[in-house]
Amino acid sequence: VTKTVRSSGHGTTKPAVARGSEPQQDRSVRTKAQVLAAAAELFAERGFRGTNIQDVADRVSMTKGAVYFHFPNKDSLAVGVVEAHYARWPEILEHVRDKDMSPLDAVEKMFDRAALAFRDDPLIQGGARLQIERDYIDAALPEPYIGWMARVAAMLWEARESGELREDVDPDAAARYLVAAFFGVQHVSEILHHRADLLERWAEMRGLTFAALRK
Ligand code: LUB
Repeated sequence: VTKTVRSSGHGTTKPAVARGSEPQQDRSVRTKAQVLAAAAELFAERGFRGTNIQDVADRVSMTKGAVYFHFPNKDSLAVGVVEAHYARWPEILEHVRDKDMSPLDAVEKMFDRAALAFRDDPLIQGGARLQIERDYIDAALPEPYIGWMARVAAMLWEARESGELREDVDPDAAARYLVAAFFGVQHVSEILHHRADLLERWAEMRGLTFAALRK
């Protein structure tokens, strides 16, 4: 299957009459964000195949046509949610590291925040589920996990330099392992308990893993 990125359809067509006093462009941006938020919830709850455009329209009390104005099909809506997922991480991880925090402590805190986001944030949940279901989506999605791995690896190299990491630990291998294990932990928690136990399961993983990483 050849995957192509499709246009998300925003731009040129404008409603003839602007309602109210809000500038039409602002309203359009806000509407698109509402559609993405509703779609993220539905994709998180029901998956790609269990969701249709009508469900999304119903959830935001719009017509199907209003949704199609922003996203011409379900595949482009999925791409929109996955892109919004990746745009959300920098907001979640903002100011994660105080000035005097060590690199290894900062890595722990990044995943602490990720665990909260997986438990509470539909954009994170929906994007993660769509990435698992990427073979059903007829569009190119961003390559998953590599951004996280690179970010964690950079911090682990720093931890190695500052003597915080055990000397026999390869920072790149540890970063790959941390991201893969964390993703597995949140997935199992989702399947078994709708992520209600995610913070406890993450705390267990954190205890075991960081005991093995720290000098
Ligand atoms: C992150 C997801 C979900 C990894 O980086 C990514 O691609 C991610 C996509 O499935 O969370 C978080 C460790």
